[in-house]
Formats: sequence, C-alpha cells, structure tokens
Amino acid sequence: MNIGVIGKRGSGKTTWAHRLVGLEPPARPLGTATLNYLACAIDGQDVLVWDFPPGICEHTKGVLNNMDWVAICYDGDTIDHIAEAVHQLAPAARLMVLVTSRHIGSVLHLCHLHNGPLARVPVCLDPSQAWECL
Ligand SMILES: Nc1nc2c(ncn2[C@@H]2O[C@H](COP(=O)(O)OP(=O)(O)OP(=O)(O)O)[C@@H](O)[C@H]2O)c(=O)[nH]1
Ligand SMILES: [Mg+2]
Repeated sequence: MNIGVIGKRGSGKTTWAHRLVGLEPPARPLGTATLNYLACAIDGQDVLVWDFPPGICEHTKGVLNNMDWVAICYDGDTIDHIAEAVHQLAPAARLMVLVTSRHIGSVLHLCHLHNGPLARVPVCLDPSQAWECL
C-alpha cells in the first residue's frame, strides 16, 4: 500500500511520515527537496509512506496517481485547494487529513468542510487513528 504525505512547506509532512511508520521524527527536520519513502508493515501489510516535497509540482504529480491514500497535512490554513488538486490528479486515491500537534487548537477550521472534496474524510490527530483507517 502506498500512502503519500503532502501539504505546503513546513506543514509537518516529514514529521508525520515518520510517525506513520512508527519512527521518532527528527527533532529538526531539514526541508524536503526530493520525494522519499519510508517502509513499514501495518497489520501485516507492507506499506510505503511517501514524504513529498512541499506543494505539488511537475515531478511529483504523476506519482500521486499511484497512491492508495493521500494524506494532507493540516497546519491551520485551508486545505480545500490541495484536496481539489488531489481529487483531479489522483481520483482513485482516498484522502485523509493529518493535523500537526501544534495546530490541534485550530482544528475547528476544518469544520466548514462538510461538503466538497473533504466531506467524510478522516481527520487524524495521531498515527493510531490513521492506521485504523487503512
Ligand atoms: N510542535 C510541533 N512541531 C511540529 C509538528 N510537526 C512538525 N513540527 C515542526 O515543524 C517544522 C517543520 O516540520 P517538517 O516535518 O519538516 O515539515 P515538512 O512539511 O516536511 O517541511 P518541508 O519538507 O520543508 O515542506 C519542524 O521544525 C518540525 O519539528 C508537530 O506536530 N508539533
Ligand atoms: Mg519535509
């Protein structure tokens, strides 16, 4: 299974990619310039967690379409436009939202997303919630 972790610069993608595979995240992650993956097994299933560079560019948009899940990091700003782009580029991928712990207090900003592409999308505050969705 392939899980792509995407979002804007500094939104916590590298930190979340580590958490999703059960690793301690780097204390001071360097900005991600190239697409990387981390491998693990979740419930006996081989999983690759892909840590995307910020945004969606020409180089990474083709890869998105190979993802079973696309996880959007939420850092307090709207992610509607990102969800819309994923919907276009990877229509078969399932979406989830990963909230960086710094922004737990602003999770209410997701409440307007009742309709549109984020309706019924799981919102995860910790890795175990994400694992349950897979
Ligand atoms: N307190 C807190 N800090 C976080 C969290 N997630 C990330 N950070 C910090 O935020 C900064 C950016 O985190 P990254 O995981 O590198 O974010 P990124 O989206 O991979 O960044 P780019 O690759 O540059 O786009 C780092 O200093 C992290 O330690 C979180 O959940 N809580
Ligand atoms: Mg990164």
